[in-house]
Parts: sequence; structure tokens; C-alpha cells
Amino acid sequence: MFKLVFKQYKTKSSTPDLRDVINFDDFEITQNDLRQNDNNVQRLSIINEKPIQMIPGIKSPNDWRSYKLTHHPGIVIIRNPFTERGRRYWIARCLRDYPRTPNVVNLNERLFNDSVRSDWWKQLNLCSDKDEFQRIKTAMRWTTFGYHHNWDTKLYDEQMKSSFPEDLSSLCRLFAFTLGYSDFKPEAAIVNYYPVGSTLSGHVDHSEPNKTAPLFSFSFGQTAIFLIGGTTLEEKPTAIYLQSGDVMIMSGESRLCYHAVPRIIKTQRDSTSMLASEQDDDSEIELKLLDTALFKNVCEPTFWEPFSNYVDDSRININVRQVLNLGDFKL
Ligand SMILES: O=C(O)CCC(=O)C(=O)O
Repeated sequence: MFKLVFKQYKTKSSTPDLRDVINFDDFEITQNDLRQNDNNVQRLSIINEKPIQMIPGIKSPNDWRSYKLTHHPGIVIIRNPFTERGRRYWIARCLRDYPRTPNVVNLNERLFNDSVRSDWWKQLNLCSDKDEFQRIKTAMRWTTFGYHHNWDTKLYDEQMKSSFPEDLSSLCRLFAFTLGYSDFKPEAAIVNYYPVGSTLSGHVDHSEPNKTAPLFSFSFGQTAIFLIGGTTLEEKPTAIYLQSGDVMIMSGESRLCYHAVPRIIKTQRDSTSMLASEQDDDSEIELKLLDTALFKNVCEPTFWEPFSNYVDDSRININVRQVLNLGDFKL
């Protein structure tokens, strides 16, 4: 059943029927009036008793719109809690910084030289040939850091890790803390790059020795149809839209469920509308958790342009896991 639904959404020959795809924006037409699929989607209120250290570029948790899927216990979706500037910051980090050596990328050494494989974004933007630019751009599919996911053995290795960026660690801890997972340790990340037309087939994330810690997933750029199924491929998955800025948490039962991305849909346009008001408050905000220069630069049109062009026809997903069991210091 999972594979059949995947195929239906992936189809290139005709436009798939999107009526069953859950769009969380539909649930905001009138306050708390869950119009369709209302037996599956429930608004979730996140109440924080303890003060949390906020990060620039994220709205106050009181303004987050959060949902759970009753048919898939453990799935939580926070509908774009980022400001426009916050989204730009993470997009720029994923493109410019995270795919650099010593982080690992998928680019094959037979097809790409060392400069491209060690600093993809820099080389991409130095490339003046249109076809070569497109080849280099669309070849980037993933980068890993922290513990590197080994796609062949599906095992992590203590010798195979690079440092985990402080800013991404703070981002994950903020969401983990807010949702009650104050012990969560971000230890491995995969950034997935999806040019429109690409897919990710059904799988379960079971490489981590720690299978009970939640998994945090951040979506930017174009919209994904995301399938969440059960623990076997027999169960029919639910299709949801993951839009730019959405944060999804896979916890509890759903942490070990089949999931996939059968389609990327081009729905997002670059938005500058909110940016002007967000720029005023630089002096007020605590920038030490982020790359300060980058957080300022993403508001500059010429700096932002190549990033904007990339996400105009691509999606980026940051997927963060805890690898070790609590109390363990290594594998
Ligand atoms: O792109 C996504 O939303 C899902 C990515 C994913 O499932 C993975 O990296 O294992």
C-alpha cells in the first residue's frame, strides 16, 4: 500500500490527485475549526512553564501553530515558526556552509573534482557555463555531519564524525526543550537537497542505537508531499504538505515508521514583505547563538540572490537525530 501511494504522488505522466494531502493552513480558516481530515489533525497547544533561551529568527512559542496527527501518534508539525530572516539564515547555512569539508557530501569523485566536493557552493557560484552550473547544482543531494550516516552499512562509526554546528544544535535544543525533550542531544544531521522532480523513497530511520529519542526535521524552500505510514509497508500512509519553515518531530511510535517524499511541488516565491520590519531590531537581539554576519547579510538583496535562485526550484530538509543512548559517551 505504501509503495502504491508513493507511486501515485510521484507520477510524472499526469497531475496527481492532491485532495487527500493534508494542508495545515486549511485548519486556520476559522479559529480552531478543523474543516477536513478533522479526525486525523488536532491542534496542539504548547505551554512552556520554564523560560527558554530564544534564538533570533524564530517567533515566540506563544505564536506557533502546532498540530498532531491522531492516526500517527508521535508526529508533531509546527507550521513555520521562523521569521523570513530566520528562514533565509538556515537556507544560507545549508547551502554555503554545511556541505563543506570535513562534512561528507554525496558528490562522486569520478564526476566532480576536489574543489567542488570540498566547497560545492563556492565552486557552483564561480561556474560560468550554464550547463555545468546546472549539473553541479542538481548533483548535490545530501551532506552529513556530526556522526556521518553510512548509507551502505546503515551503521554509525565512532571514527566517522565531524563537529556538530553550534547554531543547529541550539535550534534543535530549543524545539526539543519546548516539546518536553530537555535531554535531547543533536548528534547526527543529514541535510537533504531536493531539486524539483527528485524524491526520497520509503524507509525507516533505524541506524541510530538510540531509537527512542525524537527526530527533528526542518523544511525550507519548495513544498514536499511527505508520506507517513506505519511500521510495515502494508499500511496506507497519510500524505501531508511540508512547507518552507515547517518543523516536524517524529517521536514515540512514529519514530520507527515508514516515511517518504514522493514529490516536490513548486509553491513558494521569495518573500520580502516581512523582511523590512525584521531588520530594525538588530541591536535588541542576542546574536551570539548564530553566525552574526550571515544573519545580517541575508537581508542584502545581492547577497541573498543566489540562495533565492536555488530555493526557487528546490527544497532543503535538515534531519537531526540523537545517536547515543543517554549515559553513553561513544558508540
Ligand atoms: O526530506 C524529508 O522531509 C525526509 C528526510 C528523511 O526521511 C531522511 O533524511 O531520512
